Amino acid sequence: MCKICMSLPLAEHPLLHAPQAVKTEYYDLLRTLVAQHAPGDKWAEFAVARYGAKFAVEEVTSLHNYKDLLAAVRRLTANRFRWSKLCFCTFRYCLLGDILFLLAFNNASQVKAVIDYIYPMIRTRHRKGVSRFIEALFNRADMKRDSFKSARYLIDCWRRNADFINLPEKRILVTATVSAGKSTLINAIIGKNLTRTSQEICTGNLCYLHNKPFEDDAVYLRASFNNGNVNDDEIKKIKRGSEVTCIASHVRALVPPQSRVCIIDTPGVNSALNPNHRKITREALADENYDRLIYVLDATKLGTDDEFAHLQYIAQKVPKEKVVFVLNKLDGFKQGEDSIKESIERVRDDLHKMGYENPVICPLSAYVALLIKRKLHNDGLTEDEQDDYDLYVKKFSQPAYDLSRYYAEARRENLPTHNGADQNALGSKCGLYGLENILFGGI
Ligand SMILES: Nc1nc2c(ncn2[C@@H]2O[C@H](COP(=O)(O)OP(=O)(O)OP(=O)(O)O)[C@@H](O)[C@H]2O)c(=O)[nH]1
Ligand SMILES: [Mg+2]
Repeated sequence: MCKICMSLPLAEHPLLHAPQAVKTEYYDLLRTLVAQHAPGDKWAEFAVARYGAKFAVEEVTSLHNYKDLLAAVRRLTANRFRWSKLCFCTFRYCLLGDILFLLAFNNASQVKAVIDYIYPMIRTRHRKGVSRFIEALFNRADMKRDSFKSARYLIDCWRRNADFINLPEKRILVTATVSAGKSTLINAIIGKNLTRTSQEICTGNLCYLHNKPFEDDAVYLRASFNNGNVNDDEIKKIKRGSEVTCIASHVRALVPPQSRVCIIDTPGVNSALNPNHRKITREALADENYDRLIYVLDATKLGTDDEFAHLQYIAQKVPKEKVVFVLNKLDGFKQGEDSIKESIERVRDDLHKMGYENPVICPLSAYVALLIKRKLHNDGLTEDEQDDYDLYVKKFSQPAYDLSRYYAEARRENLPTHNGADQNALGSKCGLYGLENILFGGI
């Protein structure tokens, strides 16, 4: 199980209320311990840097030797008087929780090594409490004791991460010809711009996208040239034909998955410029483990020879019950000129001829779905995106474009109605809710 899928316990971290000097020392200590005990561990470096960013640490000092470390541990594990609440508090439990999380999560032998190293640094009178805290972390012992109050949030995050790693993993591979919208579809499911999408050929190798147990605003990207929290510009830097990429982020699902999820983005199979792309995708189709295969069809370009060849290949190589067909880009259809219903029927007929008795066909606009999710989560849209959004809100409000009616009735139930009810309704109309139900709803 890959550590990159862990959510970092930062949003309500107790240190956020501490004076800046304490935050800086706390971060210095974590950073020093990561450098000492997890040299070369890119995830630990990334994670500790997120702590630094969250605590707004600008300048770091260095803890050079054991004496410095000991002094820092003693200061940070002491009882301190909190004037705002007129009571004593301590950071020793959250400090220990963070150290164990960064250095030894899910690694029993490392846990022992870290505890053996840190424990002697803690004052004797505090050791009993620390032992009880470790017990609470690992054995889920009662944590209602007042002494752990400051670390309750961390314990909760620890347990959510620990529960998450025990979930089964659902693996979904996405394939199509070039530019059908594979990467846009994956972004729509995740609800963020994470995989590169463009008019030109852009996915040049496999990209593995992992979900996380809860949102921590930390997107981990592992590629040959980058490790760390990424933004749109950095995603764009991923060169064509770059190596395999691994991304971990919380999935903003309309239908929250009850499992870990790994979505595998693959290159389009018919690139004339890069014949190697077909080889990469075919090898993935043959060698990867996946529970579902999403085959994306561009509804505005149905019936090409390349499409037919790839469909034939999939029909021969992949068990038919694994395949979900997504009929994408239906926002491009025009009332009076195109018929969504007829297109679906045409695709169904073709698939019958290839041996699919009852193919699952999901009509969708991945682009609109992505805009809707980003809007729902208050991501700033560019001016162009906002214009598109306004246009498509109008378009998908018309009954003719309501794609939810092509999904079974049961799949429209339980549509979340919390904040952004309008966007949730649109999420259903553009087809994403129905698709997510098929992927994650156990239907
Ligand atoms: N209008 C519209 N455009 C879409 C939709 N989905 C994808 N696109 C656009 O189609 C183009 C290609 O999308 P990608 O997601 O990069 O396609 P891809 O299948 O990943 O492409 P390759 O990785 O190059 O094979 C981009 O310009 C997307 O914005 C959609 O639902 N509607
Ligand atoms: Mg792509």
